[in-house]
Amino acid sequence: LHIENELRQAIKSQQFSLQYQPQIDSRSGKIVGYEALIRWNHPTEGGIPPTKFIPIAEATGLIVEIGTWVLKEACRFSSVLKSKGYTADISINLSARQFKDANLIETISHTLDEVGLPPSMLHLELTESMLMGDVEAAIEQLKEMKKLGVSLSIDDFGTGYSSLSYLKRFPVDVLKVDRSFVKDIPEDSNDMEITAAIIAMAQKLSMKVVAEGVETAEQVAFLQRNNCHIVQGYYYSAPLTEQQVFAQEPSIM
Ligand code: G
Ligand code: G
Ligand code: MN
Ligand code: NA
Repeated sequence: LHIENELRQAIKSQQFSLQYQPQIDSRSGKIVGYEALIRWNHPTEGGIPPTKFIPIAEATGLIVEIGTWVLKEACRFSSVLKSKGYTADISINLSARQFKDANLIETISHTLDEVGLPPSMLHLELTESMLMGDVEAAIEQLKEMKKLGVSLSIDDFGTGYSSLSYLKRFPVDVLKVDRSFVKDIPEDSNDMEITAAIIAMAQKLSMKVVAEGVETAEQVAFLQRNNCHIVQGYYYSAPLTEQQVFAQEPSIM
């Protein structure tokens, strides 16, 4: 299987789809957002996980075209939800290549206009490593993104190598606590200390916090006690197809 050729074909013949994982406010139990996660259904190989094809899409530059499709498709989903009277933000994952792309601002702005989605409902997830190469250039790009009115998140927070002294200079709205810190709560006391410290630091920097990979009621309780109220993980829901999301409404929204 020559993945690069197959990826080109996948773009042409619409083999990609998105799933949406709910983000819940644990106090109300209400869905406040969804993270869009790409899926590749290959005609003969079946499902190919993003961990396998995103790095190749990134290396070949195909990620720019795929990422533009993800952005548009996720915004369309979000505007359909909105037209049905539900307010839920939409988060999408950006890759390093997209973040550096000279057309990124234009692509986001064009997509928001085309779909008619309020910019504040769109959250763009970036990783620490994407920001730490050329920090000054990254800050400029983040500022341009903020001018569009979108919200910015740092994904997988705590696993990269971002410097805390830079963190306060990044115009970022949300920290997503990586699943690796959450998964062994409450057995691992170090992970509990680290998670509590990340939450406290985010609040001091006026950032919101989302905990990822939440799988148990004990983890929800710990996060609530430590003032992290937005949670995402299998405890509430796996990523869902658009059909599944609409089948669940309106009871959970
Ligand atoms: O959904 P899943 O756990 O299989 O995702 C695995 C990885 O793929 C995660 O790191 C996630 O951020 C990444 N990923 C999922 N969808 C997208 C996407 O649309 N664009 C990019 N760049 N990465 C994605
Ligand atoms: O890197 P990023 O945070 O974007 O990746 C999110 C990935 O984590 C998705 O692929 C999603 O399928 C996966 N995921 C979401 N919730 C859980 C969870 O509760 N447990 C585990 N093991 N994985 C999860
Ligand atoms: Mn993510
Ligand atoms: Na993450």
